[in-house]
Amino acid sequence: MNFECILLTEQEGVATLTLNRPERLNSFNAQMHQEMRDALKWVKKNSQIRCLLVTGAGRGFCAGQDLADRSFDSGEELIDLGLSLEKNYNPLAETISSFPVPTICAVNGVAAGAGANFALCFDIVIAAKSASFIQAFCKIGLVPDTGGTWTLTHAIGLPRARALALLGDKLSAEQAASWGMIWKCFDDEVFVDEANKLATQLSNQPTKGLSYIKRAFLSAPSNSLSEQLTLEQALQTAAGHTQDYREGVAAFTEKRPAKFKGY
Ligand code: T3D
Repeated sequence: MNFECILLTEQEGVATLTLNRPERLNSFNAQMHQEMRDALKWVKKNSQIRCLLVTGAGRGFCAGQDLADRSFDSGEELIDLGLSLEKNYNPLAETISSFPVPTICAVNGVAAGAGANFALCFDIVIAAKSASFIQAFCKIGLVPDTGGTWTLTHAIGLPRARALALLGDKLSAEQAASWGMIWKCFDDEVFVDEANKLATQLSNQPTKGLSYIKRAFLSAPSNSLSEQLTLEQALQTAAGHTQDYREGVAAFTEKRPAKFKGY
């Protein structure tokens, strides 16, 4: 597939999608949204892919919406931002949050606005130590979107989430890790290697089983305990019918490493 605003590669079960507009800190424009939709659809359909890794080219991860496309210099009419969310950002957040295989966001640099909240949709978020997260919306009179008011609140609690959104302060990767907003941060020199290592690890796990784990966690915040127990029961039934479960038990019994196929 040919893209201009992103790069997509596939190697040994890992799809790596790189946001690729470094001169604009990989901010989203309409073309990038379209390419993301096409790429994610392709990855989803490819049964060889067992992990999705997303990162950014250059010094930034993603600066949210490309504000050059929201300039009023030429006296243009205000556009309906709700429609922009409906068409682009909401489906993006839903697609990543419910992605069938494990997803990793490797935040290589600044993540601002929708770029920060896009990152929080992933299963595992890691960051380079020099990276940062900014809820930049308040600085231009907007509201955090791409699910940020939900994901941030669940990740770090209401007081911190609300203050970040109201102040627009820059949160360092180290602080984000110590608050539990992201999984870990790594020294810049080893960051890419660590991201790839993690992706390889996940791509060799029981992919179907991991998809059930993801489903359970997606529902947990809104379910009661008894609803969640019922869901766990259904998912465990399904997991118990996978080949990988058989392989996992056999490998344990035979005291050898398991070789999972992903189904
Ligand atoms: O509109 C809708 O559809 C609704 C949805 C909205 C979702 C949103 O994401 S709204 C929030 C949009 N994003 C922002 O407000 C962040 C804007 N960017 C910044 O505040 C800063 O660039 C950063 C804090 C992210 C990084 O600062 P710094 O000093 O490291 O870099 P810089 O010099 O500001 O940026 C480097 C270049 O990238 C620069 O271009 P230049 O001057 O070298 O030609 C800058 O203009 C460009 N850039 C950075 N962010 C954006 C951008 N260009 C367009 N849009 C951007 N968002």
